[in-house]
Amino acid sequence: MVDGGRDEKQEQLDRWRVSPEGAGLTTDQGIPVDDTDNSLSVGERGPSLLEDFHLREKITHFDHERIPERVVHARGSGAYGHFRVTDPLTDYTTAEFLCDTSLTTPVFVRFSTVAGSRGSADTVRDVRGFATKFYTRQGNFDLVGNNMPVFFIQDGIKFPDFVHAVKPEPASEIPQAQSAHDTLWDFVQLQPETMHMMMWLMSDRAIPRSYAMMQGFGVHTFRLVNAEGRPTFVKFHWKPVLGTHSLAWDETQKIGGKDPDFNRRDLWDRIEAGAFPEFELGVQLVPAEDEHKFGFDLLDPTKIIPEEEVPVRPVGRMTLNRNPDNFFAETEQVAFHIGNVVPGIDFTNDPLLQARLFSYLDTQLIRLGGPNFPQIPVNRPVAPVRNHHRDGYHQMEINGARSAYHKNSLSGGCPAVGGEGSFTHYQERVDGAKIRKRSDSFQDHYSQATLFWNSMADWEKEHIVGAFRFELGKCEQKQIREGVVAHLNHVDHDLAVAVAKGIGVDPPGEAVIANHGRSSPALSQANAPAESVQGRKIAVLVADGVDSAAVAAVGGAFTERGAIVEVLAAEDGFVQAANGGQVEVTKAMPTMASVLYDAVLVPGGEASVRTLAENGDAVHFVAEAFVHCKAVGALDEGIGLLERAGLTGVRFAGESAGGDAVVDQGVVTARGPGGDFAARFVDAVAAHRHWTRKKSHVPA
Ligand code: HDD
Repeated sequence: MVDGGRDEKQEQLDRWRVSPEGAGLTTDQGIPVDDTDNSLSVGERGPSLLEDFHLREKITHFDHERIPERVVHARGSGAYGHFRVTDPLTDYTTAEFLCDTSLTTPVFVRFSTVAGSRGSADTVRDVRGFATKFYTRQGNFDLVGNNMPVFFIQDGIKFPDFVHAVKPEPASEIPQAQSAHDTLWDFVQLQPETMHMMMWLMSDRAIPRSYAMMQGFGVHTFRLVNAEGRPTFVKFHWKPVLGTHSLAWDETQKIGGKDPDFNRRDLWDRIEAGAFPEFELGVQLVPAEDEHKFGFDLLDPTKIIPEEEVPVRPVGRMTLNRNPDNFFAETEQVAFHIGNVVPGIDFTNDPLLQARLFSYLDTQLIRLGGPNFPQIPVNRPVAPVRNHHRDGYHQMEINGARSAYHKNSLSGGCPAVGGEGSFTHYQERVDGAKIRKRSDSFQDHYSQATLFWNSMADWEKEHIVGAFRFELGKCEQKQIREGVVAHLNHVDHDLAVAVAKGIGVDPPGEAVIANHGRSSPALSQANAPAESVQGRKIAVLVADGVDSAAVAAVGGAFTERGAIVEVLAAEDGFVQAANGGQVEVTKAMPTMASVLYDAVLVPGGEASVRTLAENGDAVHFVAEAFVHCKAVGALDEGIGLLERAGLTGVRFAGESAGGDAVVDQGVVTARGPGGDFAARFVDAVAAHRHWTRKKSHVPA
């Protein structure tokens, strides 16, 4: 268990951590148990006895092990870490953890998918939750965000409708963890406020390579309040230090079978390996007087503030450095609530946010069985908790005070209210009639969907069109397909035509609205940082006769940069190297697949490559990695396996290349010793994927 640093939260948790080491088995009452494998019975073949308290307790506890899964975001993975502010926001807020650079604030983060059940696959097309609990000295602050900056609906009263539409259909409970079905898209076609979010959901953002490679967003406009009581609107952003990178769609579906825990395992392994995921916290700050200067409403959660209009100011960094000890106790029982704010951070009247303020506390009551869930270790603030709340299921505290009321004189008036640093709600003036009406300023559902589309690189657009075709192609009702295409025609005519063509719908004849032509480069993943190979996984395909020096040299170039190199052969154990030595096999090829790696390397060695060329797994491995646009490397005879895999449209190093690497579309090859192969291959892997590669001729 890697523990990247002790802090006050970890010290607090130590009080509840238990270990079986050196202990005898007891009942819950502490009575030592003599036998836990055989129930107490009358004779060897007789009936079991009711007096067997150990049997009854063991079975009863087991019967009650499950709690309701989260109604949304049921599948998730968590980690501890810490946050440090680097650029203090003292002018804007009294939240100490955003102002004091000497503070290290412990955090717990839970990443999640939204629609699927607890046991569903990680790599489905879905929004990812990104919820952070900051254990600050002023109390817990929960930033309960997603990896997309907008939401499907504008008013929380629509949340049950939306969730019922995206969840499996009521009669059959099909499909699991999929948005590709009639009810979701029926909801979409009748609720055009979804269109901006649907663009994000159909983009590669919905299939992240790693939780360490996705952005996070607070989504709503919040309010910071400074010591003078001056408010500033704020949007919160997390930016991954490793850049925002995604999987290929075909790959995600295969991973769903090969390793349904792909993202969970990745997060766990990164932390165990000390390659701690890091995120920069950024803020977009809008002075209160600028509230109405945008072409959209700051209170509308289906809108972003383009970064080109209001830059994201980096203010701090979060590092995740410790895996939980117990999934249930920590990751399952952690309870986030958007209403957990500290002095200096406040809400706005965003109607989605307002409904959330009710939902999160309410849901924990059913999920965690009563009002004392804040006493569960992972939920406990490091700040002291003193109040007049009493009793309830699972009360852990023994509160000795005679008076459980305010005001009192019997406990000296304690706990007292209104001390220094108390939370004071921002005194916003609000005036109006009680009505049920969506503001006119919330009515533009298309122009930011168009902005998103315009900002995409060509390959990102191709992926979006492919995703719409896939999802709508799964809808049985033609009128639903037609309805969505009609909305897409408001976003961009070419998009609507391209989607319509793939799903048997008549393409719209002309645009409904002319595309405004504006774009925001910050929205494109093509502009994400791609310099690091930290945590990337490289497969090296070998057989007897492999050039072990090449394996060591290229492998070393990756491991020293924090990447993981795994040697795969037809069988586990060792292979004989060409020079007589042995190369240890990390995993047998049939247990793995190219979709579980970021790149593949085929070293030289005539006999090795001859064997691999006869092995369908190996040939398919290379072809599939190529089709998924991954970096592919080959040295000397290894180039032959690339040819065997059908990589015909690619330029390889020729006999006369003289050691230096030839790089074409992310395929790196070299012949002879002494060249720059390792460095060039590292660059190709760091680039993540080579999405513009011509690949349709390769069968995989
Ligand atoms: Fe929510 C869980 C994020 C809208 C009601 N939500 C939940 C989680 C995340 C989000 C990350 C998982 C927390 C965890 O890991 O335990 N939700 C969002 C974002 C939203 C959003 C970014 C829009 C901006 N949510 C939203 C609305 C409602 C809810 C409008 C209800 C009115 N969300 C819930 C919930 C959940 C939840 C039912 C389920 C489990 C839980 O809270 O603890 O209360």
